[in-house]
Amino acid sequence: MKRYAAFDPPEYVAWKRDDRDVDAFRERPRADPARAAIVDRLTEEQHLDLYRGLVRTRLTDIALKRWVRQGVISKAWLGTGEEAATVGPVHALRRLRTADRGLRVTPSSGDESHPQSAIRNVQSDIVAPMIRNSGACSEMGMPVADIFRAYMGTGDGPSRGRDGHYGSIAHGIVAPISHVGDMVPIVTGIALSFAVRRTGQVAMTWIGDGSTKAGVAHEGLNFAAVRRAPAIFIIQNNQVALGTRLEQHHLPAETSRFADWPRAYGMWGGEFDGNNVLDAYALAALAVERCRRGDGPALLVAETFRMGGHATHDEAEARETFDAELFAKWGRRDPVALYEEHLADDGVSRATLAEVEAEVEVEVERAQEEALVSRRERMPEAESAVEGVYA
Ligand SMILES: Cc1ncc(C[n+]2csc(CCOP(=O)(O)OP(=O)(O)O)c2C)c(N)n1
Ligand SMILES: [Mg+2]
Repeated sequence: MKRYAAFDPPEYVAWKRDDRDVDAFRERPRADPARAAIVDRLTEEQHLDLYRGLVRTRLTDIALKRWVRQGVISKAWLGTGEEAATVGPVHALRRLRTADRGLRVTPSSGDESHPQSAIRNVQSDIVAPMIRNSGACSEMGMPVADIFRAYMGTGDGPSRGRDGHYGSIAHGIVAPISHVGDMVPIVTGIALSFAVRRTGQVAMTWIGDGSTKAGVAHEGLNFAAVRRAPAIFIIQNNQVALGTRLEQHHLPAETSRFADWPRAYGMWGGEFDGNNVLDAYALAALAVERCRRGDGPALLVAETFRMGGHATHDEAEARETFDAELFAKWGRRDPVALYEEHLADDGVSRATLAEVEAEVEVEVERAQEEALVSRRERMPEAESAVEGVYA
């Protein structure tokens, strides 16, 4: 894909294919026959849709970063380098019909704004992304323009200008809670309601390596395990929590990291390569099958790396937190580039890949234009601050 010298991490701007990395990418899901079988069943259309999702997520980040530089917004929380850990698993879920994805759903009002009653009406699976998983929103079908509207606090944005955390129950997305770890028991509760009502739906969330240290995450995981809730938890180990490196908050960091956590909770699970969208998709698809069969929750562990700062304000600090060699190592494993090379090796023409990228560029540019119109014309009225609140 195109590189953006002013916005991409330098390792991506200078990205060059290394055959060993692309071969390893192909081999990773093949090491497990169950994952290989899932990958083999993917159609070319599904492959291109996964690629589209990765590019959409990356270009949304690039657009946000550009706006930060231009002073349109003050900062942005990005998932650059971690896109595959979000896009792969979401594509294994039941989502809105393709034709309905990207359509706006008017921000809810009145009774519908009660989250419980709204979730009961959702037909798709449910995701609860954290800040690093913003791509889950667009992949579930929320318009990219709504992500931008949320950043600008427009009155027609997902929270009607009240909160920078965004989701859309109509698209099956529960907005993040600021307190990390708190989504875990919420997702467990939603999944439990699916089990009680026998809907066959699945609920999925991501837990950062740092967030695994919140007590509430432990309570939620344990409760899901003992109640066999159809929930999928993905520990997204990007090796850092704000400015704290993994080995400063997690033991034994070098030997097992999180690999033994599923067994510790009595849950089915496994590790996947967080920079390999096919490995991510395949392991999540196996977890989804189990959940739908009533075989209980899954705890998946993704190893990946945060290629920027916690947000756009501390990118320089992030570069001081880790050796340049670590950035270089993970930079060679750009999840978008590796998948692009893999698809090209598999016979997808470069022209087709470029076409997908061009379509997404137009989608994201239009989304930016729409959101800027909202900012000009539809900022919230001050009086609306007292609507829909308890007191
Ligand atoms: C309970 C709680 N403690 C502290 C914070 C401040 N905080 C926000 S994000 C973050 C780091 C989270 O790290 P991790 O879970 O690894 O996710 P990542 O940012 O790496 O994706 C912290 C400490 C918070 N939001 N909630
Ligand atoms: Mg982290």
